[in-house]
Amino acid sequence: MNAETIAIAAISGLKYNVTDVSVHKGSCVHFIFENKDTQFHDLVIDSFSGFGGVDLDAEAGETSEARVQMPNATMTLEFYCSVPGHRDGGMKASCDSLSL
Ligand SMILES: [Cu+2]
Repeated sequence: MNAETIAIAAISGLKYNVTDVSVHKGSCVHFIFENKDTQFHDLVIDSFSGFGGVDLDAEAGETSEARVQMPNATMTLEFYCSVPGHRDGGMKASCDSLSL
């Protein structure tokens, strides 16, 4: 199994510090979410059949992490902040699941 680490930070202005990340399909990804802003944010990827999803919460200045089994398919997922207004304000990015 392929193991990889993806580090994403929440920054001021309702943004993540990345707009697009790539992982290998079917890999176990270690997501590290650091909140560098001054308010609570999270990082969510919605679950679906065959994929458990991601939901990392981080208070201001804190870090949250999890290991996630990615779907074994080539696709583009979206991650976003579920605090009301944040996703619409731009707090979202794509996560591409790619072939090796
Ligand atoms: Cu947020």
